[in-house]
Amino acid sequence: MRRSRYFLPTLRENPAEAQIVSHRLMLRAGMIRQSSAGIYSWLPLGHRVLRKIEQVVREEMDAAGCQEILMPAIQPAELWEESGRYHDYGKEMLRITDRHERPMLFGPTHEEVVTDIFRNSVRSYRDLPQNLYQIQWKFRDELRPRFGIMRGREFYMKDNYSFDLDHAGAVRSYNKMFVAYLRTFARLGLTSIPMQAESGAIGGDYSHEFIVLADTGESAVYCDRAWLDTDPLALGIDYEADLQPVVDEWTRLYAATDDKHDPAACPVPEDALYQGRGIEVGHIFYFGTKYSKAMGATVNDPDGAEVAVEMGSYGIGVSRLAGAIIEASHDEAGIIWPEVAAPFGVGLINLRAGDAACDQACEALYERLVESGVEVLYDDRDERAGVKFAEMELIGLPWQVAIGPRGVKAGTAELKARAGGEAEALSFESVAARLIEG
Ligand code: 5CA
Repeated sequence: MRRSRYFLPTLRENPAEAQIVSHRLMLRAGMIRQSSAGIYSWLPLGHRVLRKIEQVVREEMDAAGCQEILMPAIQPAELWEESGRYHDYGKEMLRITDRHERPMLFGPTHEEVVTDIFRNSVRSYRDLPQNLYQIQWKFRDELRPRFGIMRGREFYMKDNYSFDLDHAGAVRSYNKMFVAYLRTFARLGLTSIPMQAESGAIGGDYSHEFIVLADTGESAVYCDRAWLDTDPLALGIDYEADLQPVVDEWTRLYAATDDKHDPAACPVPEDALYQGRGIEVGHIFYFGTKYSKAMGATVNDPDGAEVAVEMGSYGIGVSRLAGAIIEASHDEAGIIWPEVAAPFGVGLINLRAGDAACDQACEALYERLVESGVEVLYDDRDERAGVKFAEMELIGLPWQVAIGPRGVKAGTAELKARAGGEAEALSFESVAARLIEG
């Protein structure tokens, strides 16, 4: 992509409305713009990041044996009357009336819709287990939307729903999701801590929140200090194996959210207890037959008896993750994207656009990289070098390549990693090879 053609409305000044660094940087880097309170547009740079994160989440859900679907955003109120949540859910639910005066709502979550799909389609235990997921915009009329996309009213969520014949099967499904979540966040470069949590409006009595520690996080959390030295989960996992030992290992050390933490019952002595803040990037729930009983989602078991299916639901805040990654990875100059979420892998800077030799060297490298599948943002504008470097630092692409008149004479380009280290002068050939091989 040529910067001269790219829609990238960056801001020099810090926007007054942004209280935390990720919100500030997302606005400054031209990733998002607010439309109304807690509702945002994702501009090209931000949209690329959202798609990258979404793809990692999708790959990990697929690897864990889940199947992607897409349910409607607008739901009939009737289903929520059946589950008993229509009145309980309160003002967070955006209620709509259609032209026939039928009460509808914009989905804050999809337990009811998926239970309805299930009960209309599945009759036998032979069709279990199932785990269906979608990636979709949700709406919750939050009382205090804040921190940009961190707590939005409209936000992008990945939500899974599992169906099992019995408790043992439901625990297996829960454990798969537990491990898939550790893997997903690790791939995104984040260390997440699974914490005992309250299940709130979703219900059930077994639940974990996946928390990324950050001083700007909205959740108050308590955990064993040993968590602070824990590395993300190593990636190799066999989903057909018994995952209980993995889950046990990752729940061995104490970790609980504010709602669940009871100082009187806390097993960790005070000097070993870390009290801090974190960002909730995922939340998983086992709620058994709460919805299946209320809505008549049953199957015939091997003895021919009709039993309500055991269910769980599992959410990841896909849009929130963009903010969480920035909170975890930035410096004074801007964002530092991990490769996996970066909007482009490489920023190519032409230090003297208009100079025939510079233009030619940049064009040749640009084309070579693009042909090899490298995603490049090529700053071909007639701007001062300082302006271009500052913008590249702000938008945080993992690699910067700068080509100027001196380099062209010497046959070299300057290669620098955004994450740190000195710029290296390398031949055009070596730069291309390094970036193409990754
Ligand atoms: N039905 C369940 C699981 S699918 C559910 O809705 N869980 S949730 O309420 O915990 O939401 C799942 C995830 O969505 C949260 O862990 C969080 O990362 C994200 N999320 C929730 N509310 C917001 C919000 N207002 N803005 C941005 N992300 C949010």
